[in-house]
Amino acid sequence: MQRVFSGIQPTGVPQLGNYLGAIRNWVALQKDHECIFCLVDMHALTVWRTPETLRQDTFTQTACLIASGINPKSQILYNQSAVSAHARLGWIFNCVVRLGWLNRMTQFKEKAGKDREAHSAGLYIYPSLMAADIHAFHATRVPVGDDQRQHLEIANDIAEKFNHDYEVDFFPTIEALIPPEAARVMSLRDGTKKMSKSDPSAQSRIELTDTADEIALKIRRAKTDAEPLPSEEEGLESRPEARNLVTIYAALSGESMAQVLARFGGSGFGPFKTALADLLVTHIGPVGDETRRLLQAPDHLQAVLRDGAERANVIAEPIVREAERLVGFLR
Ligand code: AQP
Repeated sequence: MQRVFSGIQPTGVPQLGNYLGAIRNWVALQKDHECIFCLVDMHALTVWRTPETLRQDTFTQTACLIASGINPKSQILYNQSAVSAHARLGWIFNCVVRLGWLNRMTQFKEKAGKDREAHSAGLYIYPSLMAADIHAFHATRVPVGDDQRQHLEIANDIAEKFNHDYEVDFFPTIEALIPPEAARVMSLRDGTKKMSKSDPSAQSRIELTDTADEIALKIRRAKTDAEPLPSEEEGLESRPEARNLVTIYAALSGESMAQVLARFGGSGFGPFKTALADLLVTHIGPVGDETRRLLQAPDHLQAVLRDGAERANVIAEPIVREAERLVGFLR
C-alpha cells in the first residue's frame, strides 16, 4: 500500500480551495492508502501570529478535517511540532538545498511581496521543511492543490541531491496528486488571485464553517462581469471570475464545465449564483455543523492529535535517525 502524506497550515479556517484542492482528495485516498495528515503548525509560524491564534486555529482545523471525513483512527492526524523528526530532517535539508533553488520559489515571492527583507528566514526555507515533512515518512504520494506543484518539485530535487551526495538510494521520488478539476480555486473578489485563508477580505473566500446565510451573501456579492454566462467553455476566456464560479459549480456537482454551461449559459448570473449557493450549502453546511460540535470538546481533539503524533513518531523516528547516521551525526 502506498504511503500518502499531506499537510495544511493552521492559519485560519479552511477555505473552499483547501477543500476542493486538497481535503476532499485526502478523504477519498483513505480508502486504499496509508495516510498521514498533518497540521503544519511550524509552517504557520513562518508568518507572525499570536500564540492564542495558532492554538485556536489548530483546534479549528483539526475539527474541520474530522468533520470533512478524515478518520483519525484508521489514518494518522497530528500536529507537526509534536514530532521532532520534522525539525531535524528539515535542518539537514536546509544544508542540502541550494539558495538558487529557493530564490526561484514563486510562493515566497508572492507572500513576501516587495518587502522581502522584513520576512522571516522561516518563510524563505519553507520548501526544505516541507520536503522534510514528506521524506521523514518515505511517503511517495502527496495530494495537494496546484499552488504546491513547485514545492513538490524542489522536494524531489532535495531528495535526489541527498541521495547523490551521500551515495545512497534512501529517499524515494514523490508523486504529486493534483485534482483534475478545481486544483486552483480563485478569490471571489479577484479571479486572478488564488482563494486563501489569510486574504484580508473574508468576502474573498468561503470558509468551511460559514453558515448558509453567509455562503449565500458571499456568492451574491462575488465579483462577476456584465455579460451573461456563455454556452460554451471558450466563452469563459478572459473572464476569470465567471470561469472560477463555473469551475466551483462543476467540481461540487460532479458535472463537466460543458454540462454546467449547457444548463446556465445565456442567462445572467442571478439564477446561477442562487444554484451555486444552494450547492455549496449542501456540501459545506454539514461540515460546519459538525465542526462546531467537535469544537465543544477541545480535550478530545487534543487527545486525537497526541495519539496521532505518537503513531507518526513510530514511523518517522527510524527514518530520520538513519538520515542522521548517513550524514555522520554521532548518537
Ligand atoms: N485556492 C486554492 N485552490 C486549490 N487548492 C488550494 N490549496 C490552498 N489554496 C487553494 C491547497 O490546500 C492545501 C493546504 O494549503 P496550506 O494551508 O498548506 O497552504 P496554502 O496553499 O498557502 O493555503 P492558503 O489557504 O492560501 O493558506 P495561507 O493563506 O495561510 O497561505 C494545499 O494542498 C494547497 O495546495
